[in-house]
Amino acid sequence: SPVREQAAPTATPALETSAFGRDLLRAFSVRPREISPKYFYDAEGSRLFDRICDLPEYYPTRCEREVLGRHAGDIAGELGADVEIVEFGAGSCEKVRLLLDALQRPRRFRPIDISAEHLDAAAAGLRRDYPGLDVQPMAADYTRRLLLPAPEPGVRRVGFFPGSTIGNFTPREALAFMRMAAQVLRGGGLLLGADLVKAPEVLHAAYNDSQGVTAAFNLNLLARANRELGTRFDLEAFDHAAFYNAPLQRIEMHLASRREQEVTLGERRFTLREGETLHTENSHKFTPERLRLLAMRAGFRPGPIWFDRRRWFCVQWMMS
Ligand code: AVI
Repeated sequence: SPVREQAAPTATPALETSAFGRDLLRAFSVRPREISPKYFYDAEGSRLFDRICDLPEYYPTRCEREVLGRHAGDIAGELGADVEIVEFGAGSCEKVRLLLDALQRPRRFRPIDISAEHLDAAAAGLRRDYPGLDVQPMAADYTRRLLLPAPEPGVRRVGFFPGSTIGNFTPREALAFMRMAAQVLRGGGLLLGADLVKAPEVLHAAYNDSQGVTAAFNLNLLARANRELGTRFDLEAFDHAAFYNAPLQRIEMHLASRREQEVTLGERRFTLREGETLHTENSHKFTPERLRLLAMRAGFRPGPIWFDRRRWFCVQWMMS
């Protein structure tokens, strides 16, 4: 029957027609094998990431909230009144509430996220809780060039990029994003959250939690491929591997083959040796100096930087 034919193991057209499929094929064809971490975030991956943010070992979310809460007055003073906030990768729009609560007369909020569903629900919640705020969600890939209508006279556009998502870019991608942001935010500025270099044990624990949520998040990349692309990855045949690469100041996440195995992707077959990995994510850690340098190279003028009590995380203000 036609239904049977669709379910046949070689019927995996999405491998060639979707960006995820093409990038997965490419990832297995090159050495080292690597794929962009953006593919973690389907509905299940976003749910797992929300759980990560609540884990005892995963300190960045709590630390950033502490910074935004402790320094709310100073931050609001730098940003000024009558601002339009553009959030890059807004997700559930929870952190911006700390900012909105501190600001004087925030005029407009433009959350930008790749996932439209997530955005619309979050926007409805914000409209309910901030009746005077003009909420204009935009479903878009914020790493691409953004075209936004100019804010009205007297309104200053301010970017918000929390969570140290900047650390998931390669240094080259980070600079390209920051240059694009500097243009979009001309006349205003950017509030950037970044995770800081710290004791390797603390970093290691944050990406190797005892409940295995980060492992499930990492493995979800293969589970997602099975769901969306019709691949047949055996999830039991891969281990979550996360470690701190000190010379490059980054956490690396990999999926390591537990044994020699053959992976079939559509018509193609790849052999993985025991221990061979697919590199799924980098999470760069920063020093305040490196952040300033990045800001300046992108065309921003760095302003104040705020920290949590332990100095594990920072929020840097920069003007454009
Ligand atoms: C979204 N991003 C900043 C997280 C991070 O820490 O790099 C993603 C993450 N990966 C594993 N745990 C959390």
